[in-house]
Amino acid sequence: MIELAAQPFPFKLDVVNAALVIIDMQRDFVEPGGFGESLGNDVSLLQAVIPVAREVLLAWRGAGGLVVHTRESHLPDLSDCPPGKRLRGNPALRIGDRGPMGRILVRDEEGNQIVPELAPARGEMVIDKPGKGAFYATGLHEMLIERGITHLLFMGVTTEVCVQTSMREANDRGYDCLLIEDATASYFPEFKAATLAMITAQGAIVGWTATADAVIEAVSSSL
Ligand code: TIU
Repeated sequence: MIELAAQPFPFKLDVVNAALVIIDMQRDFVEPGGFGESLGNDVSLLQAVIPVAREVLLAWRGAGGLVVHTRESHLPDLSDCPPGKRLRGNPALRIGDRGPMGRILVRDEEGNQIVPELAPARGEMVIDKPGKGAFYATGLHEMLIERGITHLLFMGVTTEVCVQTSMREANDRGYDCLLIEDATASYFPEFKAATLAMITAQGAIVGWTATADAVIEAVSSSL
């Protein structure tokens, strides 16, 4: 059992019953020319957390923990993309349109690949998800139950959209969830700050938050 310094109080986990869930660290969100930029966002804020996320990933792999990578993506015929999701707003490029990294948010396109620094290793789970949450229409819950997973450590992008949605879905399914605060980012720093605060409020109503250092230190000392 590991205990790590967290908000609003220490978080306890066993590596064998825990998974590191890395949300949507795909080129579509963190590199120019992808979905994130097409929505009018500055992607540099998201790129900034890649080195910290990599340190956490390497420490977690070193401890032998299960790693789950997710990608927000749609089938090439967009049959799993609600029309409203594609048509909403006035983006420079819509989901399915061809951009500099291939078709926007479409499975297996260049832009849909996870950034090289965090690329999945052999044996790690890769979940393609059509929604913002990692549990909607993916079978992830069943796969985690099968492996006896009860605790989830989250990082990735964006904090208040896919990360928070996934964490809330997980919390409702009974997982103890922790968000690694400096390994997650938003295009809107104030939304990230609000998300961290609302997760830990009311006695960890959604879960815990902790720094990458706290996670790495606890995981490394468990070896
Ligand atoms: N736009 C935005 O902030 N996020 C997304 O569309 N998806 C994820 O958060 N992955």
